[in-house]
Amino acid sequence: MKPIVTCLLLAIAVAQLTEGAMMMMPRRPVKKADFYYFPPSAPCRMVMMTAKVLNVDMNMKLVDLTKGEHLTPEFLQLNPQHTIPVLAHNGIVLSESRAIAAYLANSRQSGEKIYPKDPKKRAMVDQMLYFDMGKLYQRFLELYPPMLVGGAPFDVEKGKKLDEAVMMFEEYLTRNKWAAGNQMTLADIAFVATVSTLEAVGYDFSKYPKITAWYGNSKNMIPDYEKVNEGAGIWKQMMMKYKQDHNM
Ligand SMILES: N[C@@H](CCC(=O)N[C@@H](CS)C(=O)NCC(=O)O)C(=O)O
Repeated sequence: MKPIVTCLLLAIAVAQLTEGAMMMMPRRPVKKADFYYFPPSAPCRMVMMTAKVLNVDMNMKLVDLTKGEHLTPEFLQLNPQHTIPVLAHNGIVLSESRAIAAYLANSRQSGEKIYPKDPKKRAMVDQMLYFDMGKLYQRFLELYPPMLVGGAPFDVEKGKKLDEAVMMFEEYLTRNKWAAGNQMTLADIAFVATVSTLEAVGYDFSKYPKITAWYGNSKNMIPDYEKVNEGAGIWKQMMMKYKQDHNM
């Protein structure tokens, strides 16, 4: 028998043996990650929407910020920054929503669709994730939580800064259908968390046709969108209370 044929037969035999052995071995259950969250939190919802898109199941562990559950010694051991979301999985403990979402995407083959491995495509996604964290969501944070949590008046200057960031996002969406190119990525999911929070506090997007169209498309791409993002509604309730308290 020719050596090449012998090699081929050997390879087939080894493959069959390995397959047989694998079938006899009990499958190790895939360990679910523990996910520490609080429903109104946009960063938490961003990870939860990513998990839905990737079909990842997590052990959901509620951390009620209003009860100070993020300040307990146990939680501070997990995250010295005392912020949610936190993900604990197979010996790794992660905070920072965008890093957690990237970890989930990187850990699965299907993740490449929303977090491409191609350096240029990934760089575009990262750029938009940083724009969301550093500008759009940041400007929401500077304006609304001081009002809704601290009772501060509407700050016109901060309002203008937020409008400016929203206009920038509108401009990006005139260049591409999705935030970072021609397909939905992690960046879009991050923006959905931010935009849905802005919508909940009554931000008027009617002047922004690209954002409005993109928002509808994005929601359609996220399984169980209404359920997984329902925590945004708490911002709406807070805004209603603020208006009542301030006779608006
Ligand atoms: N950049 C972080 C922000 C996390 C964050 O600030 N979470 C808030 C809730 S939305 C929090 O846990 N605040 C409690 C605290 O800072 O003590 C991320 O994206 O995960």
